[in-house]
Amino acid sequence: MPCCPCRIGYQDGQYVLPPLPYDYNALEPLMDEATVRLHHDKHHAAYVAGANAAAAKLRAIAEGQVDASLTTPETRNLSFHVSGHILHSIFWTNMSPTPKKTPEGKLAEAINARFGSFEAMMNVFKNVAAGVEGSGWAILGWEPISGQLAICGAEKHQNLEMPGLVPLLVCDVWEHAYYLLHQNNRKAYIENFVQLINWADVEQRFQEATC
Ligand code: MN3
Repeated sequence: MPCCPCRIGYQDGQYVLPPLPYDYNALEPLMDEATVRLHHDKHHAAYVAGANAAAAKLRAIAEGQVDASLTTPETRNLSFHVSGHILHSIFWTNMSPTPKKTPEGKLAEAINARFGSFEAMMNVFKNVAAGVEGSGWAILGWEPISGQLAICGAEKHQNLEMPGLVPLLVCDVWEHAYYLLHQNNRKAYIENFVQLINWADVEQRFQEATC
């Protein structure tokens, strides 16, 4: 497997919306078509547009064409929208209609080394996802400083993360990810998401992060 992270989501100097790697209805009944369509085509697309707008504005500030007093809000906009774009791009590919159900190889070894077992790690991951206050994400990532896996719960897209943590598996717990099908039952959504996780994708991301 090549050691080169795919730069889906950025082309020719612009952030771009990657196409879904499956049909809108492919994750039914665990994840409904209407939610996937809105989530990808409207929400994710808005983060891409916001990232490009903020980047353009910061470039204009740097070139002296826009008042420097906008630096702080536009920096915040860039952080929010780029983080949203990156996390959604990972989220879609983490799922599959025909998922590999469990991790193997070096990823499985790293999970056992950090969490004791796959089941223990998944319990932590699901509890983190359920416990995010408001809108955010559960993130299983590779922590280069320790050479271990770690799990964090991010608020919005960009808060309470750990610098350097390379996201491998992410669960979106914004209400837009589940409210049409599950209303306020976030835990039911999380249980469905877990069934869609394609561990082959997480293994590939792990290999790219650790090579
Ligand atoms: Mn979302």
